[in-house]
Formats: sequence, structure tokens, C-alpha cells
Amino acid sequence: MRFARPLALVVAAAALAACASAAPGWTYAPAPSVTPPPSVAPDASGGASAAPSPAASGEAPSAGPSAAPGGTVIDISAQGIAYDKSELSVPAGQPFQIRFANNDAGIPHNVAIHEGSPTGAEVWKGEVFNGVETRTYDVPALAAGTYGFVCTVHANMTGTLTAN
Ligand SMILES: [Cu+2]
Repeated sequence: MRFARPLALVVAAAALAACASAAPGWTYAPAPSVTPPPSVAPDASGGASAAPSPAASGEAPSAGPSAAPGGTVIDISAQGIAYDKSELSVPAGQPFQIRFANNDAGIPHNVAIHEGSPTGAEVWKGEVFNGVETRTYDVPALAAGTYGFVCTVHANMTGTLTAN
């Protein structure tokens, strides 16, 4: 009996403590109003999941084209029946591209590659087209060496192309 009282006090104290600690929790009960947003989140994620797929598909195509050529693209233009460059350098042994801008309205030009010099044997010939237009030629791999490039229409339009 003598020990029962202290025990009861301890139990009572514990009960009070429990009540005290529980009270704060209840006062914050209104917080559940925050739960609605989470339910909205799923909708947002649903929309977000839809957005990523277009973005991903958008990246894939753009990455594809740029990655496919992947190699060398050299630029050259023609204006006033003359090339803007007299020397071109490309990697040997691998296909490359020539982005040719014909800036002469109504005048046909092209770029052709000849063995050794512009008057050497033709190695490759780009399509002739009228300006103003820009076309990108796909050129097959060239063996290392020196070539001449020339406009098939205008023999005076020439330059040197080096593959190495
Ligand atoms: Cu020409």
C-alpha cells in the first residue's frame, strides 16, 4: 500500500505527460488541409510525365541528325562567279560534307573535286544548281592527298583541297 501511491503518482504524471504531448498534435490537426495539394500533385506529375516524353522525343531527333553526320562539314560559298575560299582541308579516309552556298542569283555553280589539281581527273562532282540557294553535299571518303576543286560550269572558279 505504501508503494501504491508513488506508483499511482507516476502513472498520473505519465498520463498528464501523454495528454500534454498529445495536445500539440491535435492542435496541428488542421494541417490535413494540406493533403489536398498532394492529391493535385499526382495530376501534375501526370501532366509532367506527358511533357517529358515529348521533350525526350524532341531531343532524340535533333540529336540523331547532328550525331549521324557527326563528321566534318566545311563551308564554301560562291558569289560574283568566284569561290570565297581558295583552300579547303578535310579529313582523309572518312566521308564529309560540303555546305555550298551559291549566292549568285540565277547562276549555276557546283563544287567538283579533281585529282591533284582542278584540271586533273574528276574524283567527285557535286550537283550543279542555280543561286541563290545553299545545298549540303555528301562527299565520300578521300584518300590522303592534294586535290583541286572547281566549278564544273566555270573553269576559273578553282581552289586546292587537302585531305589529311
Ligand atoms: Cu560556277
